[in-house]
Amino acid sequence: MRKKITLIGAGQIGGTLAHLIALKELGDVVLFDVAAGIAKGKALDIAQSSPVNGFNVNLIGTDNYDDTKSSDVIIITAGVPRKPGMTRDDLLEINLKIIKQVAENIKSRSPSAFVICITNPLDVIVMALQKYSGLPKNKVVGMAGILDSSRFIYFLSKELKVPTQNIKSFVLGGHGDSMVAMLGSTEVNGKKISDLVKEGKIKQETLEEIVERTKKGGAEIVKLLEKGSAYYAPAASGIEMAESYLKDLKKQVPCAAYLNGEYGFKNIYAGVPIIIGKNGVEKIIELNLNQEEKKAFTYSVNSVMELYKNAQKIDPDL
Ligand code: TXD
Repeated sequence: MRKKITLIGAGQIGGTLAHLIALKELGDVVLFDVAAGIAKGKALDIAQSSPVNGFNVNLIGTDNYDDTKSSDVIIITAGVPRKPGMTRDDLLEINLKIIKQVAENIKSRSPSAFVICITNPLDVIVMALQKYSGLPKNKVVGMAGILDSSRFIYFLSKELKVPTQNIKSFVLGGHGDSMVAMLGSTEVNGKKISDLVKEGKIKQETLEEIVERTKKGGAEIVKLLEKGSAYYAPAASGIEMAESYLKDLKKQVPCAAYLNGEYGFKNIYAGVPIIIGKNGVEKIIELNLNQEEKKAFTYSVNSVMELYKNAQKIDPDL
């Protein structure tokens, strides 16, 4: 019996998610959007490519939540993306209202689903989603860290002329300008990045420029596109999380997860390394952060907490 994957939001990321799921045959796809035509058109278009790519999954588009019933995985991109000059936080009020509506419509129909939230401002929106839906905290996660880490690894691979597969790194904390590239645990060909700096393979200031470019990675693409924001890398990142759940791969990936004392924080979502398996978030990995990383991570999570307080001012139900 094929798994059922519902995508709430059939926009740039939602459509790309649907295409990737079909190509990888991860499960049958329900593409949901309030713009029903977009959902139906994209589902039909992708389905019509099945003879070419040889995949065998069903895809439907809909604006009826009943079609999403008993989903195994739900990936949420419903909301508005940034326009040039906007910060992710500027999306809070409008996307909070949308995520409340989504939460109320999925909680009764798919109580056992693994829910991946992508909508920005990610850390606060995923926390609001979990609160509004009441779904188990280990089954509601946010996608951001994989994308941010992927951008960092890509930039580093270009600078060092090393395949991306040979670079290990994590970008943690909030999905915003305060995100933290964990340089202490960054390795290239098994070597600590700090050793490569000592050996003159990369200048410290170049490394810092790469960290800065990663923090602004989303804004750089928003500026280039002029309308909309990144969607290929965000979709690829969401699929990695869904696949680890559906196939019980127990991958260790950076995601926005509920902290209940880990890293010294409680009752907040933030980007940390987690293990994703058939039970959802199966473990939160506590890295040994050096002093600088600890300070930056604390600042980043505090920024998420500040934004969450703004969300509570908008909706006291939170
Ligand atoms: O790393 C990350 N988490 C970020 C997240 C990476 C990139 C983009 N990020 C955010 O994802 C972005 O800031 C947005 O908040 C979401 C979705 O981005 P996308 O580029 O897919 O936006 P689109 O193309 O505008 O698609 C959003 C769809 C659109 O088709 C709307 O009709 C639909 O959402 N929408 C809704 N669907 C269901 N229910 C409601 N209420 C609704 N409102 C809008």
